[in-house]
Amino acid sequence: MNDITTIAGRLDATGLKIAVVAARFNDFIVNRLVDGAIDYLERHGLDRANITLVRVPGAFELPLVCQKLAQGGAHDGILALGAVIRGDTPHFDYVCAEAVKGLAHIMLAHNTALGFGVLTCDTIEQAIARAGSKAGNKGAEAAAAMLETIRVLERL
Ligand code: INI
Repeated sequence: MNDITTIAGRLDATGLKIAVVAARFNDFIVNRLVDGAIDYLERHGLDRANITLVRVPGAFELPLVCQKLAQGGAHDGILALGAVIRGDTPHFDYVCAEAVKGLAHIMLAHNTALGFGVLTCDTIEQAIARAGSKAGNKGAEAAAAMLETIRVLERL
């Protein structure tokens, strides 16, 4: 691979300003994602003083608030965290669809690295497994993806 120009992002959060937007709905899960994300970012050099945590009611509200933050341009990256858990009605499908569609649109419309840390689970057990237990912590994983994207964008 020596002859190939490779552009990759360093996992170094030193000097960055990050907004974490977290849903209150299912907060016993989402708080674990927030903890995992902040722990990851701090361990990769981010100063706690450079983290802004914004709370929103549910995953459906994540896109609007992330959009406002992206428009403001004060942050190098935005991390959206939430947990949508299937219930007895199709509500789950609508909330998930709008969250992912809205967040993907913001990332492209504003050229902003946006970590997608929204769990979409059929059961509470699946959510628990992904919020700091046997399936890892998806908040930390989303933080890692956001960080890598910030750094790769800087090099393009
Ligand atoms: N919001 C979530 O973040 N997770 C869910 O599981 C969820 N369910 O299942 O209803 C949920 N609904 C609330 C939604 O995000 C909005 O806050 C609400 O509809 C008001 O706009």
